Amino acid sequence: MLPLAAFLVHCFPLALGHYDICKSWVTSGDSPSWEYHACQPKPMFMKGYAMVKVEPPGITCGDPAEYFCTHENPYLCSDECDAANRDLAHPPRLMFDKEEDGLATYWQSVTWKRYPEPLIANITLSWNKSIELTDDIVVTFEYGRPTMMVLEKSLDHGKTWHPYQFYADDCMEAFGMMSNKIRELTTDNAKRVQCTEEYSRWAGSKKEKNVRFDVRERFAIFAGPDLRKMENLYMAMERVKGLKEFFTLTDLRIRLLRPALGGTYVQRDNLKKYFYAISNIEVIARCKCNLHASSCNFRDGSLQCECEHNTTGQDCGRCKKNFHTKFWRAGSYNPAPRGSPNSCTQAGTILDIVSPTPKPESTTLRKAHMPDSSAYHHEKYISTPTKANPILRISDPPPMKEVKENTAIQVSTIPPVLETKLQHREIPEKIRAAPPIHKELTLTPSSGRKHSKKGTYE
Ligand SMILES: [Ca+2]
Repeated sequence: MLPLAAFLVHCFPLALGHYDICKSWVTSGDSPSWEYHACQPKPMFMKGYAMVKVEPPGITCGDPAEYFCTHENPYLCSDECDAANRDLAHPPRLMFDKEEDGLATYWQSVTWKRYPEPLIANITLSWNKSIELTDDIVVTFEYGRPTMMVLEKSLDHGKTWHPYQFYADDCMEAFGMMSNKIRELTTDNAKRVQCTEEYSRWAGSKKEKNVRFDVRERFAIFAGPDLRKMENLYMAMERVKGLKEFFTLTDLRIRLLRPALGGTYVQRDNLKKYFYAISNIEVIARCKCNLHASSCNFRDGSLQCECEHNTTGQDCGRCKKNFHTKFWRAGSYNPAPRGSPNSCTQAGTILDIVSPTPKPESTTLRKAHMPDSSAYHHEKYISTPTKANPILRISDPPPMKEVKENTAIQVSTIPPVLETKLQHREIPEKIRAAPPIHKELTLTPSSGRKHSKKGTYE
C-alpha cells in the first residue's frame, strides 16, 4: 500500500501539469536513468523580497507632524501623523508588515494642502529578478481608494515602464479612455491595457478598500471558471505572442494621481481629509526560471533560480559551461501535459532527447524516491532566505512561503507587448473643485493610536 501511495504522490502533480519537478529517476528499460521534465517554482508571496521606493521626497507624512481628518468625519481632525513618534509614524515599511490584532498599519502621505496642485506619489517595488504573476495584485487602502491611479510594470529593472492598468472614478475625464471590465476581455485581447472604474468609485472607506489588478480573471479567459483547465492556459502561453511576457516583470510602480474625494468634489476649506494611506500590497508570483527550475531561493540580496537541465544564471537563461553543444532554449509547456525540458547537453549525451511525451508503460515503474534523497529534497522545497540588503530593503525577508497551488498559476518572459500608445497620458490639469463650504472646524486632541481595521470613527 505504501509504495502505491508514494507513487501517487510522485505522479499526481505531473498528471495535473503542475510542472513541480525537473527530473525523475526511471527504472524501466535496460538501465535506470534520469528523465527530465519542464519545471517551475511554486508561487510565493513576493512583497517580502522587494526593494521599495516612495517618491517624491517628503511625500510621507509626519515631517513636520500634521493633523488629518477622514471622509466619514471630515471636521473631526484629531489624528496626527508624526514621524518622530513611533506610535504616530506611517513609514513605507508598514505597507509590507505582518499585521496583528486587527490593527491596520499603513504608510500615509501628506495631506493635499497644496491643492489645486496635484497630490502625486509613486511607490516602486523592485525585485532585481524577473517574476511571473500567478494571482491578483491587491493594494489595500485605508481611508478610501484613489480616484486616479496607474499601475505600471517594468521588465528591465526600471529603465522603461509600461502601463498595466488605469484606475479612475471617471476614466474618460481622467485618462480620455473608455471604462472596460476585465470579464469582457476575450482570447484575442487578453493582454489589453484598460481603464477600470470598478476600484475607484466611492463606497465608503471601510467598505471597499482593495484595488486589484485582475490576473486570475485574465487567466480564466483560457483556463475557464475557477481555473480548472490550467493546461489550456499553459498552451496559450506557448501559442499567443506576448501572453507570457504580459504577466512577467522585474518592477511594479503604483502612481497615485488623485486621492479619494469621498464621493463629492474637492472641498477647499478642508484639505486635511485628502491623502493616501496604504496598509498592504500583495504580489503573488513565481520566479521566472524558463521552465528549468522547480525552486527559487533568496541569495546574495536577490531571488535566484536553482537551475536544472544543465542551465545556469539568475533565470536559468544560459547553458552551463561545457554544455553548449546545442543552443540554450527555454523549457516548453508543449506537449501537454508534461512539456519539454529542452536541456542543455554535452557532446555525446542523450540528455535532450529523452522523450518528453507521456510514457504510460514506464510510469508504472517510476520510483517515488530518487537515489540521492538530499537531491530530492532540494528539488521539492524552497530553503530559508538569507538577510537582505540592509540599506534598501524595507524589512528582512520573511521565511519562504509557498502559495497553495490552487490559489495560483504560472507564466514566463521577454520584452513586453503592451499597448505603448497609452504610456504617456497626461494628468488632467483641472482637478474637480467645488466652492468652499463654510463650516466650523472642530479640533479635538489626538488619540495617538493606529487605527482599528474595524473602524475608528464608528
Ligand atoms: Ca500594514
